[in-house]
Amino acid sequence: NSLREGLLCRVKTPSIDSFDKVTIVGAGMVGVACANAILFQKISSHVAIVDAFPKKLEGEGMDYCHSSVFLDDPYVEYDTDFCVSSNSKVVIITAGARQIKGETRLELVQKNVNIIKNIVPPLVQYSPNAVFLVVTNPVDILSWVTWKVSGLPYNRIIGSGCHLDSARLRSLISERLGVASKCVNAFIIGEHGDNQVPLWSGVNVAGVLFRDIMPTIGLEMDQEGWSELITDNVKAGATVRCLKGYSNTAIGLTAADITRDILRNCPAVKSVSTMIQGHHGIHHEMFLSLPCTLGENGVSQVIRMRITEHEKNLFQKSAEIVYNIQKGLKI
Ligand code: 6V0
Repeated sequence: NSLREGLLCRVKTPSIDSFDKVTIVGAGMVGVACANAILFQKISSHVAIVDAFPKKLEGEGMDYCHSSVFLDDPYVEYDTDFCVSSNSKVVIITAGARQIKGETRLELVQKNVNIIKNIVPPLVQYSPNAVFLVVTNPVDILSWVTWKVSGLPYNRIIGSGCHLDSARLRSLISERLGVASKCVNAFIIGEHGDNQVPLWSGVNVAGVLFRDIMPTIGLEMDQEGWSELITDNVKAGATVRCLKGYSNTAIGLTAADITRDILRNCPAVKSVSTMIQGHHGIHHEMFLSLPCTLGENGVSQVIRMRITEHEKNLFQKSAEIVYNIQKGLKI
């Protein structure tokens, strides 16, 4: 008799089916930050990780195994083969090159388009009902590429988009005002990155619009320099990368936050990258961020934002810049 048989009287084979399986593709700095944010907050009990490098996966897998006592024994699988991702509810894509110094998110595009083209078909084959959350940059274009390559309805493709930029702005405003960042209501729309569009017209604390107190806030003639926060916000990712070599903690938490809404079917409102055709005068098929409600089907509703003419012009400019790159891509 084995120790196991001596100790345990089997009644039924334990089920390994899970209702909350999340696959993370790419076990780099961002992929691991996503896995940590999801596992540490117990958003999912079953995480699969895929990467091209088996040693890296094995190391991460062992590290999670050593963490299981503290995490309520999640099921963490890893493989270089996409079969490990089968039957996921959410697939998070972080695979790809990151920007090097001086490179813009948009300049990364061709390298990462090729990666997306290779990885999305097998992921869809193994998890035909999943919601796909794209994090790899340039996230807006790659969300559109993922949609095109996947053949899925567009609601099931979400780019992490400006949820991170909005969070960064909320924290910068919070520092200036001494009000907790989660109590600062502020949305950024458009491109994640250089051409992000802050909606100053709607920024408020407790429903009190900043524009009602200071009509020029965020505009050129704003005397308190609030628009400088946007300059800082645009540079935020590059600044973090310059200081520590990569940026991962905030984007990991951003992806985990979106994943939580999908798994719990919670219609929270987040500024994520979605199909924007027909919104604010955009005629092209393309993805950019707008505040949306999320849930088990991905994006379920796009908020009809009441934005100013100036904000609409900036949104359209953001779209034009992204579309000019997107239209030249061969997918
Ligand atoms: P990293 O640390 O180099 O990790 C990338 C990982 O992807 C590596 O482990 C690779 O082995 C893996 N990989 C590459 N190709 C494949 C493939 N075909 N199949 C499986 N795995 C593959 O980069 P890091 O994790 O720092 O960044 C990943 C991506 O996230 C980059 O494109 C960043 O620009 C992007 N970020 C996006 C952010 C956002 O707000 N959307 C924020 C930060 C970074």
